[in-house]
Amino acid sequence: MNDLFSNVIEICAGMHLLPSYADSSELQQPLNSVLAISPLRQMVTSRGFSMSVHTSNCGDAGWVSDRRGYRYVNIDPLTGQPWPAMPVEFTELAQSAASYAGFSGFVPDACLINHYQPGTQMGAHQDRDESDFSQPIVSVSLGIDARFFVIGPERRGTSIPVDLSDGDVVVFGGPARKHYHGVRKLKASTHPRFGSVRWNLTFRKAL
Ligand code: MD3
Ligand code: FE
Repeated sequence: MNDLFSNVIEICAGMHLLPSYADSSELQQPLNSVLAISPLRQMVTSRGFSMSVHTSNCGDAGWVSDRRGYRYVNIDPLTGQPWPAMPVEFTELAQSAASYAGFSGFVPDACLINHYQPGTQMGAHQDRDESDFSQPIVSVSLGIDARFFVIGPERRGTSIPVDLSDGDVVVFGGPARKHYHGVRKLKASTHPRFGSVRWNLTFRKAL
């Protein structure tokens, strides 16, 4: 987090990019502590396909997918225990980024952790399993670069590419909150601390 930060790029209405807003070196240890409790796993879609992205969660609620569909749950189905608490470093980062983009009072109760290796991608989708769409989603990218894309309220159409690097934060609110979006197939590269991996943390008000 940077108190002198003043660089906000509005990619489209409601979508604010805060380049290098997060100091990823301060998030690495909290991330490892979370994953020691709720390890990464590959979820299965309702159609039975394994997702190439590995995921976990922290906070009061965690996003899960299985043959029954997508939803938020309080108990990690892998461990049978509650998800690990959201680290204060995570909560403070998400809150300050959200208020920077005009969403004061954002209190995330879920953080979805996505782990990408080279060759991994995420197809176009909407995030619509949360209860209150007036609340934004805050995305934090760590590790190697990825090309993110945002389309709009319909699945089809022209996409806007956005290259996301280590420390970049994006706040999606207002009209952008329900936009279709995804991540292009990750190119191989190496980050000095994270290795050949990209992490994405998405902070949500799920419940
Ligand atoms: C736009 N994750 O976890 S973050 C996801 O990089 C997801 O792991 C991607 O899409 C990733 O659902 C992209 C950016 C993002 C997250 C949520 C959004 C963009 C969004 C919700 C609405 C609109
Ligand atoms: Fe998404």
